[in-house]
Amino acid sequence: MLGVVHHDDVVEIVLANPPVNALSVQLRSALAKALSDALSFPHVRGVVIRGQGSFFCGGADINELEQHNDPWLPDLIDRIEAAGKPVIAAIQGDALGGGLELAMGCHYRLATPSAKLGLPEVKLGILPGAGGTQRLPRLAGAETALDMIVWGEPISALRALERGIVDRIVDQDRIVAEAVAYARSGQGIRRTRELPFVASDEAFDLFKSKNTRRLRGLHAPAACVEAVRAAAQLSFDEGLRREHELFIGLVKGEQSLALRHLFFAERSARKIEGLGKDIARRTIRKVGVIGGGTMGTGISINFLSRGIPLTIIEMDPDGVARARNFITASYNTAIAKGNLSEDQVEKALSLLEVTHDFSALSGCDLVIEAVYEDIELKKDVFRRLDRIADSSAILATNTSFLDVNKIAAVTSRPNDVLGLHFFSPANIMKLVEVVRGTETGPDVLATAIEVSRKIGKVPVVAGVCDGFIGNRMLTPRQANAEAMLVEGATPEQIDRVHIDFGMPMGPFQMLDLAGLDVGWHRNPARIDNIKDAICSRGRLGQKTKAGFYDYGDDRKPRPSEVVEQIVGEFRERAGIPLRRIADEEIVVRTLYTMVNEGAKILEEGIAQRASDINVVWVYGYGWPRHKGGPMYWAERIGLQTIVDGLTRYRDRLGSTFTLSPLLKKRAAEGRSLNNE
Ligand code: 3H9
Repeated sequence: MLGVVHHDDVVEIVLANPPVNALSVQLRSALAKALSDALSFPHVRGVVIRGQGSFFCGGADINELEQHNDPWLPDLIDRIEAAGKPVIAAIQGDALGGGLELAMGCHYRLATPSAKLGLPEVKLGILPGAGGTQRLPRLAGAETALDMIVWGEPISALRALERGIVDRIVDQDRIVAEAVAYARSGQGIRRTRELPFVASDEAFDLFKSKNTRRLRGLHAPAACVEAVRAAAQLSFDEGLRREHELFIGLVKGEQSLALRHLFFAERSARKIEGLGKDIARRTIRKVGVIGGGTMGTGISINFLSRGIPLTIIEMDPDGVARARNFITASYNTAIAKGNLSEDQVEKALSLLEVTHDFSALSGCDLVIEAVYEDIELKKDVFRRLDRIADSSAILATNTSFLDVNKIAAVTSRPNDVLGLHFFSPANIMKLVEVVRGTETGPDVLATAIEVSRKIGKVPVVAGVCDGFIGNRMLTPRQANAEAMLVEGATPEQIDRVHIDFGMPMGPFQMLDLAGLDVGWHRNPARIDNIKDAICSRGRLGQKTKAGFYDYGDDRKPRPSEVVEQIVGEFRERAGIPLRRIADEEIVVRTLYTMVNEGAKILEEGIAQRASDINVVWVYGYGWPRHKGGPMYWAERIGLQTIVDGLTRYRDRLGSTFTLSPLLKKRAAEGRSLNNE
């Protein structure tokens, strides 16, 4: 839990609570004791605190945030700050949340060049509650403090040095020695709480008004601003009390509960049931991508940006040029936005090969097929790939709906095949559904998860079914949304209900953005549903400036008379009377039906756990994070509420609707959907 090393007159205290040295109650007790022992020795001139391994400290233990056990973190930090001998923080890895707060309570801070410093509490729906909102502005000023506390993004050690948060940057192999020397150097004690901090009230109002949209509906960021404002308006101790009041209000709130659920959900999602941690992984040195369209190039950028050499296969010289141009343009945009340097882009592009020579795929350790969504075409690609790929290669399909088992079956090595379903735009969206075929080998699955994490994605394992987890749940939502149009709702009303709920866009805006022709049979004469009718008029979504909505150059959706007329024709033909549809009905028929489908996905074993479904929806479809994902939300409003709603509207849900037996059973038992 904690190590103590005596360097004659300086005591080094080592936080040792793997994996991230979280400040659990045991670690805090051990630290309090070690500190008081060290300070009590007359010969000791100073104390150094560092973390073991690659973290200084990942903050308070997130499992214990609602507990108030002694020694409580803010008190412990006060004790460090009050010490009569210098206490130096040696930050040899990331110092986050309570970890940085602890370091700011020390009298001086040294950091290694690769260390990151941050107060990410806001991402858990809380604020730094151990003095961070009072000490950071005193060290770094209002602007930096607001940026770091309200948005929660860590900064580099170099930036922290520029902003006055650390005092010196020291190489990894010298940091303990330098910190010990610092403790001996006779520097006086400098308490952060005693530093002046001045900021005008207008500075905080301006920050809030500039960020109204980003702060909308979220409790924690607004409280963060108020806590930093308190640092400017109140004495240090009064400011701490204000911080504490705000912290307590947030930590018990629904938003923080949901965000903390997601923190752990994201980490559980990487764990595969029945698969030990020690399973051997294959090494991925080089990747191949078949298909240089929007999806293929988006996928490729992820690997290139992480320094992994990659070959794209396109059909002909035009396709080769198009794919290369697309990737170059995308990187040029990243340079223009200041997200990447020219050197970084040059390096990424030097790893790219685009060719129409299929045999270039030999030598790739992972090949991802990203061709048009057609099972025969994909089977054909996999037959060719089977002949050419190395015997140790992993073969992945980026299908979003099709049967991965059928694709695997055309190869001589179905255990090497799986699905890697990226979401568009694939270089930006975080989610990857890792689709496990019946024969997929455990090492193949484990490697796919590892490589997805390496390229910055959030992987979630799914079984094979139509649409896997995410798209399968979209199906009932879409069917009901279209049915409600015919019954009397408008695209604007249905989309507005979803936006009010917190989604970035509603079902019809999403279809227009993705393109209505995705999955369309492309026969204008065949009209099975409203979407077919809209496509047959050449209205393919935003790209044609017309879909469910009309779009001007500003890309804002406007109600469309053409769509109104199409919907009217459907209504008349079906003899459905026009009626007013309440927002509540829209919620039940789109969101509750999704939860019902999610429960079926769970009982069929397509998802390993309810929380995996939440991760899919938050990272793949923009479900509001502070509502924790559809299954979490359902549990919070009550599974019985969902069942009652679906039962109330049963007659309107279509002849194919069935209530999930698992949902019904768990609701009746008052139990959670999670496997307990
Ligand atoms: C806080 O400090 C409040 C104070 O202001 C006020 C208090 C009064 N606690 O992410 P990883 C676990 S709030 C408990 O896979 P990485 C994690 O669940 C805190 N557990 O590693 C996982 O467990 P498992 C503010 C934690 O290298 C394992 O460690 N701090 C904590 O990809 C490995 O984690 C934060 O918000 C924790 N604090 O990333 C930082 N941290 O193996 C939260 C991690 O069983 N943490 N675990 O699945 C992170 O952002 C990342 O974990 C970190 C490492 C960047 C540190």
